Amino acid sequence: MRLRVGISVGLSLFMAGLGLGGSTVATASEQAAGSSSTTWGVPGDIAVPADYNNDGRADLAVFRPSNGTWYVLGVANTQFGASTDIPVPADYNGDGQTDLAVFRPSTGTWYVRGAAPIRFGAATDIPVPRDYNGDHRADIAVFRPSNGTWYIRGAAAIPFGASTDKLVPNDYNGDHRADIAVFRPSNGTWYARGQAAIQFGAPTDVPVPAFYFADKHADLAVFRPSTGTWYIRGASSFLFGVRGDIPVPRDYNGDHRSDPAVFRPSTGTWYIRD
Ligand SMILES: [Ca+2]
Ligand SMILES: [Ca+2]
Ligand SMILES: [Ca+2]
Ligand SMILES: [Ca+2]
Repeated sequence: MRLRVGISVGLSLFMAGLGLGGSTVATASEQAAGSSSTTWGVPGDIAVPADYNNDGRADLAVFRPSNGTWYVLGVANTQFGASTDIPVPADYNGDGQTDLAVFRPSTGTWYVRGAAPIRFGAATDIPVPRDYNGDHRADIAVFRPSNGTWYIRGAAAIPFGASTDKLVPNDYNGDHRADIAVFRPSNGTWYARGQAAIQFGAPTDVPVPAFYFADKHADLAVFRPSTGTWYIRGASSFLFGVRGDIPVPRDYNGDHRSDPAVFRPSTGTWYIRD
């Protein structure tokens, strides 16, 4: 099944298709950028793009709370989880393939497909699985807003951040280990543990750190819902998406760079910028 539809449609056409007003003018470079759209999902679905079939490309995927089913484009549907679960797909066993997984807040239990359930965390915790120790396996981890503490399974608890911070763990220094990090909306500042704080973004921005360039470290980036603008540190800003869209940057085409993308919950449509 082909993933890319209308790949060469210019951004101006794309923006027009979104029903944006005439005040939006795409620059020549924006028009040169291709984008594609694919409908995969329905309202109420949670976007969970990741590489589920180990081909090096992120797959369009949604978790449907109403029936606890995962729908991955090109892969068989799989029922795994319950309606109140939080999907936490990641590669927990280090085979390169993303594992279906959910965190059940009511019992603080992690269910990773093919593995025994693990109790770790409390009901109000926010799951933040990443590979924090660099062994190529995602580590079960939670952030507890009430005390601003990170709990990584098998490691000591680490106080870092405040309850109102947005969690942005990623590998910012290129050592192949995810760094504990937060984006503080009040001052638009990024704090990565052991690294200098960096102001980048505004209070209402959605942080979207990812590997946008062909280097080894995650880039600071934000999506501004009010204008549908992406700001990637060290690059020019560009328009892509509208208010209400969920930014889902991933490497969809397998070139080892994250591609800006949004999932539109109202229509279940994905827009990927190449
Ligand atoms: Ca894939
Ligand atoms: Ca690990
Ligand atoms: Ca790191
Ligand atoms: Ca890519």
